[in-house]
Amino acid sequence: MIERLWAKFGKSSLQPEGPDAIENVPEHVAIIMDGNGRWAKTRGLPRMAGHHSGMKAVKRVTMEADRLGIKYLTLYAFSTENWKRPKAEVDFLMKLPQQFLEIELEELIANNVQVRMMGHKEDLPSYTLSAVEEAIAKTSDNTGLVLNFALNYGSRKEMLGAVKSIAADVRDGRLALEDIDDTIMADRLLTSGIPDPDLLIRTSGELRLSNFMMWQLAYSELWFTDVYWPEFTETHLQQAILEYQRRARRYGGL
Ligand code: V07
Repeated sequence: MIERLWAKFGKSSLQPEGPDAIENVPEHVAIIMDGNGRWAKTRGLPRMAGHHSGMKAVKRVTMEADRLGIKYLTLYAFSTENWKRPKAEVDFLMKLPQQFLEIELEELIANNVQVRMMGHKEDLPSYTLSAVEEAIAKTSDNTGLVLNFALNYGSRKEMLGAVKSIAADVRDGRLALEDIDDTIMADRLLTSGIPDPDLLIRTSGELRLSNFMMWQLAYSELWFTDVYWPEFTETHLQQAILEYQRRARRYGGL
């Protein structure tokens, strides 16, 4: 592992940071991939070109996360609010999972990556859902990086689902009111079994959570960049992680 990180980060760039730079790799990184439309606009391209280019960034960042030893990478691909966009854009976006997987699934499998999805499956077109479910099934025995796509995901909807399920258990006598705690709640969220993100990255200069993992991000480090998602590279992920590690060292000193 250490050799792998030396090789990828480059010894010289790591050494000044000390051993912390190779220990203390965040286990779970979550990303709000913002700025695809704005990236396209600055180039006089249609928004769709930005989304397409954003897909390339997904590939780059997934491979880099794997190499760095990150265990879980959660990417906000489509929110419950995104249905309000123009129909042509929604239709285009709903074709991206299938397109992405047609191109990348083979290499993800070769790299032992597990594909997962977090979100509300009901409203997804059948071609979107079946492409994703096929990828999940084909990678379910893999033991490497968990690549978790938030697709038709919304944190309030997720928490309401958890609350309703807890309330039904209390009503039907399966659970006592006094026994409701953090663990009971966390177990009923879509991230059940996955540790909370250590680090949240949001691109494109917006400084909001936008209904993303509001329970799970309670103690996470937040890292923002003005870079548009299609321009996000391996180097930006490294920067975010080095900053995460710098913060961890500072708290360690207290
Ligand atoms: C989408 C590209 C990345 C920037 C953000 C918006 C556009 C990859 C996927 C995907 C989802 C599920 C899956 C495999 C790939 C995706 C949507 C949008 C809706 F199993 N990128 N990407 N899905 N964009």
